[in-house]
Amino acid sequence: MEKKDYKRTLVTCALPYANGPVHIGHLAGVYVPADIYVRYLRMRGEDVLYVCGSDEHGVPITIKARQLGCSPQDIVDKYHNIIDNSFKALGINFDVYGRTSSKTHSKNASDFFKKLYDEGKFITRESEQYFDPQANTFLADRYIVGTCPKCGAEGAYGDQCEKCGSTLSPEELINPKSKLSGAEPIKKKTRHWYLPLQDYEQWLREWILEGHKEWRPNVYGQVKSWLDGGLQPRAVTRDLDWGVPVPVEGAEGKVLYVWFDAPIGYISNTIDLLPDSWEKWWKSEDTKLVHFIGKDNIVFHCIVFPAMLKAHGGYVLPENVPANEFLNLEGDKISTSRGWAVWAHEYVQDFPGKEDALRYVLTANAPETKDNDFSWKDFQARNNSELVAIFGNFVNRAVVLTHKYFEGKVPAAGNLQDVDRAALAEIPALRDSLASNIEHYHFREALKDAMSIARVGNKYISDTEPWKVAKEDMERVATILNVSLQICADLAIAFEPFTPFAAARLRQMLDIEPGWEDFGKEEIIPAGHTLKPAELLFTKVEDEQIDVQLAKLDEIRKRREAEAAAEAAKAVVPQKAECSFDDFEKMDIRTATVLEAERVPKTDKLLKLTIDTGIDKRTIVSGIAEYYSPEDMVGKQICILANLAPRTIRGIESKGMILMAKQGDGKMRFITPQEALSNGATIG
Ligand code: B3M
Ligand code: ZN
Repeated sequence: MEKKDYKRTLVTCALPYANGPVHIGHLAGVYVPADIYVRYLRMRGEDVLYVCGSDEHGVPITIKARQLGCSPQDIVDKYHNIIDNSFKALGINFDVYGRTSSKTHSKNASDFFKKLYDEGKFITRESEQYFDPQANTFLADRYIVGTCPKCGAEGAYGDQCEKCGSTLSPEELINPKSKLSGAEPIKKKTRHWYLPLQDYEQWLREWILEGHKEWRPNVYGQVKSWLDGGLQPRAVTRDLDWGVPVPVEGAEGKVLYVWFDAPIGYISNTIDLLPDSWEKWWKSEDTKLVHFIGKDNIVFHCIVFPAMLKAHGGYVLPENVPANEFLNLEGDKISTSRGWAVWAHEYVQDFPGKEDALRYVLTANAPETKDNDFSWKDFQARNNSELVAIFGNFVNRAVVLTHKYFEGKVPAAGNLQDVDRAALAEIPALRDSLASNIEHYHFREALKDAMSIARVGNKYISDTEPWKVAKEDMERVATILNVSLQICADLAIAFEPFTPFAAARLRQMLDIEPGWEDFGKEEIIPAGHTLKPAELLFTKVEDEQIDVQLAKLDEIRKRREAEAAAEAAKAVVPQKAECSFDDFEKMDIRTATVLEAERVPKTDKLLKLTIDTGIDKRTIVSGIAEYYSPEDMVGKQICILANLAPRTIRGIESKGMILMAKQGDGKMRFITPQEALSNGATIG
């Protein structure tokens, strides 16, 4: 399948932004599949380097720091540790987990830029950027807030409205203000360096569109549409004080754009780990480079970074970029800012010893070809009815019965019967399918293959019923258990990439260290070998545990709804054009009481009200049926505009108008005097 004879594989995972913890969307999209791939290659004896680290630059980190009144470094220190620990807790053990605020990275990224600069690979452009005249600094789009032109929400950012999700530019904001000082931003000229991506377009077309037709359709398709749309020069520097300083004269106050420095971080982190041999990994043609990322990072890894590497020269290019789609949570888009997520570090606290269960479920539901959903019920069901009931149950029966009948010694198999041969014969095909699926980045399918082996074992032991046979034929029991234990050993190999903790426990229980070459053999564990005591590979997830998680999400949902309602209530309608005192004097506003109320037939909104105005009894038709039922209205004292010219609504003459208040939530509420008044009291 491979086009080249590779000698080693360099696997990178997208560097998580150190402005928040990682959540299950990140895990499912990037880190769990990468980990499966790496563990598999290692079992196959491949030379693999597994590189990741925190992405510690960029504007959101500076905003968060400002909000919390601390430095960006404080923020990234905190999240770097949380993220690093949660990866380790889930068995995701990178060879290096570096950080882009490191000295090595600063130097490496700076040198990278400088080489391109010296070789004239950049162009410069002057443009007008927003500037805060009070804070005396340029403003990233995120630092400009205002009213969303699309939905009217306050506090929309210059790049996006979080309320309605529209992508915006600062020009579109109504009433834009600097987040730093509140001042109105002005435009100011600034000069930046750009990588002229259009110069690489032809090369990218050949390299990817011709040379990598095997890339996932979602990746290939996105790249194609970018290329078909035509590439533009891309700014690689920013006016900001957090990042890698631009290492040329006249660039004071400028840093490398975060998406320029972050991918170079893969290289920097490798240098940190292997100061003397890193070039072997990055600069030899026989290195296979694979980037694991989420779909929002495709353009950077398939177009921008390769163009940077090409411009620099000497580096290998990715052989594949198996980007995933997104994972939703309980049917809703995962969102860090809205808190709608299951956080990795909270999961490992809430479910100690169940790291594998999360890895398993995220792989079984991996968003490889389309967005997918994580739900707690599905998590529970998959854990209980697949890991516990099939894989765990089978292994437990095989090991416990061996202890019971043979004092824990693997019994020798007698003559194999058809049922024994049939079970064993299924393994090699599943093994080959599993291998091929992983090699082609089809991790869900690979997991199904592993699970099929567990199903084969579980069905075999259920069908052969050694606990019954034990009453008459111990020789036959010996054969059944021998076969079962060989399948257990296969499982210890098959599941190592997916559920490494269980695989390790299983190896320990069987007291063997099988390698890939043993996978599918008729005898992996020799007769006479002594097993360790049985222990459970998996335990059930109880309803109460799921309820706790669902309650957590419910809290978040409720808080979000309350915030949205409060936000909506705040939206103030601008003042109408001025009116004269005479205009006002013309209006006859009075108190009145509702005597009768009924719905106007065949309408949703209209109530017909009989009103005592103190002057007369009259009919007013009012559009409040959405908010008040007839029963709500009878007996209520209200305020009316008494001298509004009569109008006929649905054949009913309406004389006057009920005064209603309306705020941002759109709901109409009638106005009641603070204390009961006589009807007809004048208001003005
Ligand atoms: N920091 C991750 C993200 O978009 C971004 C990846 C950088 S990889 C060089 O969430
Ligand atoms: Zn909006």
